[in-house]
Amino acid sequence: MLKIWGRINSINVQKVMWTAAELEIGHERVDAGRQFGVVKEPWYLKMNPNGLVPTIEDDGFVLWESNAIVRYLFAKYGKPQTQELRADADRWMEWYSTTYAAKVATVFLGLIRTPAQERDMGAIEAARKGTIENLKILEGHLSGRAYLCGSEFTMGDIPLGAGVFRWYNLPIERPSYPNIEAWYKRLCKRPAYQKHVMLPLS
Ligand SMILES: N[C@@H](CCC(=O)N[C@@H](CS)C(=O)NCC(=O)O)C(=O)O
Repeated sequence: MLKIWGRINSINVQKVMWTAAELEIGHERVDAGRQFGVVKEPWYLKMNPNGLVPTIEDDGFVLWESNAIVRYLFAKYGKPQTQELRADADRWMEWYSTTYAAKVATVFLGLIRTPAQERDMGAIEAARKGTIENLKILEGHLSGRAYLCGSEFTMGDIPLGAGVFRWYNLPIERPSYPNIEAWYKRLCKRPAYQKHVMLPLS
């Protein structure tokens, strides 16, 4: 059975949990990271020398890096995908990692995990503005599309889907992006997203 190590308030763990639920993969999750420890124990470091979550073990196969895990699970347990559809989805997963994630993480970590007196409000504001610029690209792309790769939900929706939940639930000002909002509302109707992503920010 698929085993997943990671705490549920980690966005990278949420991607994996959401994937497992969408694909209806039987699994067991073990709390690890932050207050749960585990990740610096020698047996865990043997699986994942980064000492980070998530890590999975699937029939003896160990894997870390959340996007790699999502790709692996979709390839193994999902519907067959054309090369083009997989590349399209991959592109949005990369865009999440290289363009979107760090800025939203700056806002999230600053406002949710940093005490008020220690916040770097300049960095938070620059990251908020940078995200608004980045999201213009997503807003344009989603015009005429229900999901990132067209009419159907794919793995390409997973990282950014988890990322926009944070964006829409942070205590910040946001401009209206109707196409992103419509896509986000579509995700909010998915039981797997409700269960694993729509959690209080902590
Ligand atoms: N690129 C890695 C990043 C993993 C990562 O940074 N995980 C964070 C949680 S989101 C972590 O393990 N933090 C330390 C901890 O929870 O103890 C991935 O996508 O899996």
